[in-house]
Amino acid sequence: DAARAEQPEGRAFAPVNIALCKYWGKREEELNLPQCSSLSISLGPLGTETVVRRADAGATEDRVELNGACVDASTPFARRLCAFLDLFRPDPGARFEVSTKNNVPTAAGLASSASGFAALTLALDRLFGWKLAGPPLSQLARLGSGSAARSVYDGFVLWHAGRDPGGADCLAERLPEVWPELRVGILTVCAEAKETGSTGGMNRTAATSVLFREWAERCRVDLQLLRDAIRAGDFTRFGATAEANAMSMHATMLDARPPLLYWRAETVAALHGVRELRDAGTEVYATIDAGPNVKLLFRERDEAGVRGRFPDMDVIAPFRQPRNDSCSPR
Ligand code: 2P0
Repeated sequence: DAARAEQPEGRAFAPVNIALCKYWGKREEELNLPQCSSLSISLGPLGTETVVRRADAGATEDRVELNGACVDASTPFARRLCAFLDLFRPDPGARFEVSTKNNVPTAAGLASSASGFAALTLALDRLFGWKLAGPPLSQLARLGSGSAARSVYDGFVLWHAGRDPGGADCLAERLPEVWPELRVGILTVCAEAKETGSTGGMNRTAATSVLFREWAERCRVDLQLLRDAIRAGDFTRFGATAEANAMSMHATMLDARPPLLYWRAETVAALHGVRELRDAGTEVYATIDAGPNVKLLFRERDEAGVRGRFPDMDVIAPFRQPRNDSCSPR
């Protein structure tokens, strides 16, 4: 019907997200089904805007643009994107034109695959007029990159691992809680590309780390603590649990063979800085992903205190500045 008609183009924005209870380990690789459920916060205005349209009938390749420049089809970026588009071609010969822009400062070390595949999924939804709800959109975005399942929403997001071998119950939902005073500080300690990507890193950890055997139980407990803390507005429990969960994930990485060490000296210095601030009465917590950069969790009232120690941090107010004009699913 008309409501579902294909449009000339689909355009959408999706935010980057930071996990508070981390996704590290898959139960199935093709569908990016995680071993454990995870919980994240979307970072408001930072993210990806993508426009997708159908290429002219004669086109033999997809056309991919990143930040205004054409991307060669042989690059890993274009290949991964085109493999995802393969899932959505109305006929095998159909080709797309995709233009994608990240407004994440390129040096910030934030994962752009999450916001990238979420924005592309939302843009395809608009192009084809599907008008899908958030959970099925999260399932489609997950096929591009696991953490993209969480980037189809703003705010606190829970991604359910599910049990179904086909991923029918592996979807993300937005949690209703809103914390306007929450701040996320981004400390870019090193802008170099990481040596081992997330997919390879988590597979190596799952295959070789003995500590990883306890990781699922750790996440089960931490996820419940975080959900309780968010519901209760208990920032201390929230921050302490998020920080501890990140440390546990890095313990499994270090226990992989060969070991995965994502930290630099500056990473460790920042962790000590966070502890010293806390000891001095400024409540701030840290989390770290598969890279050297540190993200800080604190409240509006402590921003000046945290900045005194980390003058170069970028600060996001996830519930104050969401750019949700096109990030629509509820
Ligand atoms: C997370 N990370 O929960 C964790 C913490 C990295 C460390 O989600 O293989 O890029 O595409 O599903 O989504 C990064 O993993 O991996 C990630 P794939 P993805 O944020």
